Amino acid sequence: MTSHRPLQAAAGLLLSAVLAACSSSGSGSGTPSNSATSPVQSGTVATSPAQSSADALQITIKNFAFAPATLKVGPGQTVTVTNQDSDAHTLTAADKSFDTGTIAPGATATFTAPQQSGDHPYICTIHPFMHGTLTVG
Ligand SMILES: [Cu+2]
Repeated sequence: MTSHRPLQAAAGLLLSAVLAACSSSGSGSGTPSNSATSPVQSGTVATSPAQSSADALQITIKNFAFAPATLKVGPGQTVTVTNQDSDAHTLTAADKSFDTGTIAPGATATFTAPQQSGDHPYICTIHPFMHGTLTVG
């Protein structure tokens, strides 16, 4: 009878050792799963650059210049033009395939990029020395 108690105690020790191993491996796998969450988060972050690159289809007019002077867009994409000057401007394709019309100082306009791939030069019809290029590709 008394010989059973040491056995049970040994079994109990063994069980607690297994439990300890379990819990330590459990917290160990908890840490990798946390770091596994970060790739998912960075995957989400990788999606927002794609969205922000869509948002980045933006031309700013400042100091009588288009910035960027050359913008690459996809066919039919919408480009936002912000006029940060105190003068009105337009963004008008040389072939008139796109045109924002007059953009008042501080105002924003949009135009749709042509479907035809290639370089599409544009100017400001009010200030024809202002020019840029929309590259559709
Ligand atoms: Cu202008």
